[in-house]
Amino acid sequence: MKTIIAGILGFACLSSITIAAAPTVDPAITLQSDGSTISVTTGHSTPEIVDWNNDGLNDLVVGQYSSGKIRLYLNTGTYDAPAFSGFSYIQSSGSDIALSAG
Ligand SMILES: [Ca+2]
Repeated sequence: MKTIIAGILGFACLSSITIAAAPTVDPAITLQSDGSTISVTTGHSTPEIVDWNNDGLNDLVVGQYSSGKIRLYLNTGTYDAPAFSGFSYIQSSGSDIALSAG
């Protein structure tokens, strides 16, 4: 089984796909943080999974188009059952990184 993560209209979504004789795709689910849907409101979220802090658990990095900032959701769950509790903005030299659009 492969897992796909995608940004749809500003929401971070997760789905899994099974490649067999006839591929099937499970319904997408929206990712949650503290029980609320992760939303960056204006779209172009471009979520990525990465082990940001090298603790063996996959974390979530989500773009925030409106401000150009990049959210980091550290995994507070497990490898097989990730959970997220709030986020921080990725910084460089003590300042939030902000990328311009276009
Ligand atoms: Ca991690």
